Amino acid sequence: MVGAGVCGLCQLQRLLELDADVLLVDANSDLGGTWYKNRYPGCRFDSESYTYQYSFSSEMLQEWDWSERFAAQPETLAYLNYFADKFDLRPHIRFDSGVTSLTWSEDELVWNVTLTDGRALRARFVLSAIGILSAPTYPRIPGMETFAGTAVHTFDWPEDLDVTGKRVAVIGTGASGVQVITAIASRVDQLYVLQRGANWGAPLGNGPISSDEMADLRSRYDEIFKWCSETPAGFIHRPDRVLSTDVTREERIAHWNELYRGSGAGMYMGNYRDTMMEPGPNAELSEFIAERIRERVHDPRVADILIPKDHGFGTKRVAGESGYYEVFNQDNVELVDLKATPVTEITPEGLRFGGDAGRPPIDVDVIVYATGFDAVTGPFDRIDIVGEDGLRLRDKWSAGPITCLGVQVEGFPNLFILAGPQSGSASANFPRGIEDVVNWMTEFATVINAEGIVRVEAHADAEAAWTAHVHDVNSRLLMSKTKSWFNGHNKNLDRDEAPRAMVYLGGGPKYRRRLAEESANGYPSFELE
Ligand code: N01
Repeated sequence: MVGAGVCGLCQLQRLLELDADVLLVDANSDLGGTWYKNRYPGCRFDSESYTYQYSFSSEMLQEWDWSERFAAQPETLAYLNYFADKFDLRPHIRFDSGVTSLTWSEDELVWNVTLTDGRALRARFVLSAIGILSAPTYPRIPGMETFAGTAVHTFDWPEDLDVTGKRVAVIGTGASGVQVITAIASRVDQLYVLQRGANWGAPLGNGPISSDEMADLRSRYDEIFKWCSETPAGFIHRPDRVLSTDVTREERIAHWNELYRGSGAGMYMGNYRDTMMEPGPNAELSEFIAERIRERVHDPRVADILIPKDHGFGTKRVAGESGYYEVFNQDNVELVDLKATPVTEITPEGLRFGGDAGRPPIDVDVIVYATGFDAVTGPFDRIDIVGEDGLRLRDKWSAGPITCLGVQVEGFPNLFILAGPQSGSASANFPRGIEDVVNWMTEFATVINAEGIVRVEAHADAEAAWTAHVHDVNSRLLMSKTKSWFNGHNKNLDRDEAPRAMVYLGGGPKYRRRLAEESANGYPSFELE
């Protein structure tokens, strides 16, 4: 197995329960994956903490306390360590062991695995849990390498970097940028927020969880997980059955005001169903949110720059924020609109700008790249994965991923993808999504073991059908019309602008049913030998 994050740890525990001969390798020096890497100030999730945990062990659920509704990175990392220690997983993990290549041998029916330190392993089956947001991307700005201060990507924030009293530029205003900007604004000397595309944000509604509240949550875990399993994205929020057009404008506004007081992802996952599917209702909701931004940001010119004009609310990942817009009322914070004044050069001192509006240079001590990821397929492209007849996975996916149920690829026998393109796990509240795949994989592993199966390969027609289905389902949502990592857009990469079906947006219940159908019918999408 590859990857000791939320997904890989869970699968490791389940396979060890089966007494499987399994080794987990990870490129990092310790476990946690995303939660090990992302240590930037303000990093936390936007799923309610009590839904962002493994559900299968009632003992663990009774033992663990969450301190906040949306826990911060150190607490989540501590949770994963607690899980690993409880099930004694560490002896089965090799750290500092990144996989550089995977080469299939049809003669021996094994994968030859090479690691960053040159060591080689052989495995009959390889299970990948390498993450979907684990290959960071940087802008390509002339002179970047000459910068004399500290330059960091949010994904690689060093533990000893303290920005207190420093002059800092943050490039990027996605979910990571919004969090880091809000967290550091009050303690830096000067903060420059460099925004290219404006991104929608809505209040997260974070707060402490009291011991009484925790006791209540504990008593309701069965109900909570059942509810999450019935929502499309595995969150506690689910789209309202009511359409926005079924109620009066006054009722809509009252409802939205209620959600805006801090419902986390409820604003886009628990809203009237048509607001995420129909342009008209979505435009009305977007204008409601824009009005809130205008209320919160004192300078109307700054507010206007912060309001997205190229996409509607919720049609790409909304940033859950806690005071983000108020940051722009501080004297030490300046919003730089890169659409009007793009960065032309990075010098040893800082950033230089072009554009008609002109802009004086900015000298800084720290540049933070909150510029996102080569999402979903990037982590796979970094490994030289060579299947049958010398076929490379990155070549097969050069125009976008093609998968069978998001778990396998024809031409790559015995390689299972637990969290990757076109899987239900990739777009869900992650622990909820991955548990579906891990449960299915564990059951399949039992069958493979019991029946002495040595080779499993997806059928080409099943793969084509699933990929077509993913494109079709996704195309019904407004999300498919907006350029974001969900459909493969990243201007920092040299690739065509054609949309790619990176995630499956059909929802957890449908995905789970499709996987269950597969196992109930004896795995007809796969050739078993
Ligand atoms: O990355 P992003 P992210 N010059 O791709 C800008 C998860 N996550 O790390 O929109 C200038 O969303 C880019 O601008 P534009 C979550 O799934 C979850 O923030 O391309 N700017 C954009 O503003 C999320 O969706 C949580 O014009 C450049 C930003 O950088 C995913 O991670 C918290 C640029 C990138 O935004 C990724 O989020 C954090 C350039 N050359 C992350 N290149 C929670 O659970 C890029 N940008 C709360």
